[in-house]
Amino acid sequence: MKKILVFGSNGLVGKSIKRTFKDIYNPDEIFFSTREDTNLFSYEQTKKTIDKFQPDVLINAAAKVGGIYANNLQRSEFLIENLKININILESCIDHKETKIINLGSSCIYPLNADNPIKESSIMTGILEPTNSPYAMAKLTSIELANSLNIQYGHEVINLMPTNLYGPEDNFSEMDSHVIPGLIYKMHKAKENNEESFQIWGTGKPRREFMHVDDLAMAIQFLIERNDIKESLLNIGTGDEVTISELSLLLKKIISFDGEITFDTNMPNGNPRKLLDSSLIKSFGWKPSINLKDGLEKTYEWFKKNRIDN
Ligand code: GFB
Repeated sequence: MKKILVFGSNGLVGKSIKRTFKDIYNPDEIFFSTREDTNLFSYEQTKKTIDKFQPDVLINAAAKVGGIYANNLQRSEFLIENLKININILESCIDHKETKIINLGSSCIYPLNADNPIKESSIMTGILEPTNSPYAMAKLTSIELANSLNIQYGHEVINLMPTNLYGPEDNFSEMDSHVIPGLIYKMHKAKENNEESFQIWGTGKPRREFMHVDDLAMAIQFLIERNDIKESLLNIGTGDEVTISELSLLLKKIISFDGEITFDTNMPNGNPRKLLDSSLIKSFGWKPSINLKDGLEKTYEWFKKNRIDN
């Protein structure tokens, strides 16, 4: 029996892990930690939770996250909070050399000018994209620290870098969301109000690779079971990309919004393209299973059933 500890269980990724793992692991094998039981800004509390549970596998899915606008605006908080969370978790692991650490990051850790599709070897080869450089810097520090634990103390570490994620239980709001929940929230409202047009941020030209979060959760389960995979840095994505304009047209159809799409070019575009090269994880036998159209439809269904202000 493996004991699994998940930090960040109330986030998009954590909740997906919870949904996916509930049919696979016994409840006494797994502890889904949230801010209710552990304040990750406190080293003492974080260490206490890890010391008490003695996990064989620790999944670090805890983070302050947000879309391009939130990242660009709350720059200090994104850096400070993510540094604190990651340092507290990883420092608390020092005494637990047998714990396998699955440390989640993001595709924004790669340099702005990295060749696409972006290989793991592009890490630290150039400057970061400015709208999310504080978040990326915190995640890079987390990778460096996890790798240091591996080299110095022998922990098994996989730093897993997902592409842009989406799915149910995301943060659906006007300004702070990532693009998919943001557009679902606002376009649904525009439809309800019979608006004639809908403005998306930026030029619509940036390209993004979107993956349903349940595909990530299944990959994490795959990495827990496969003890032979020793990669310290692993990209994970679908390999398919769309422009933001194409995404907005797909959502327009799913939401049945009849208005016209226009562009607010005062809002930032961010990275023009960040398609991950996920051939390494695919070479071990993992593959995504949810295509974008199906995933968006399911996510919109979830939103309609669960939104709090309907
Ligand atoms: O998802 P998103 O906020 O994050 O934006 P990033 C993706 C693209 O969608 C950008 C455009 O080009 C946005 O300008 N966009 C269009 C919109 N309309 C909207 C809208 O209504 N809301 C939002 N949010 N975007 C994030 C990073 O970057 O990606 C994080 O800031 C993290 O650190 C995450 O790494 C995966 O893909 O640009």
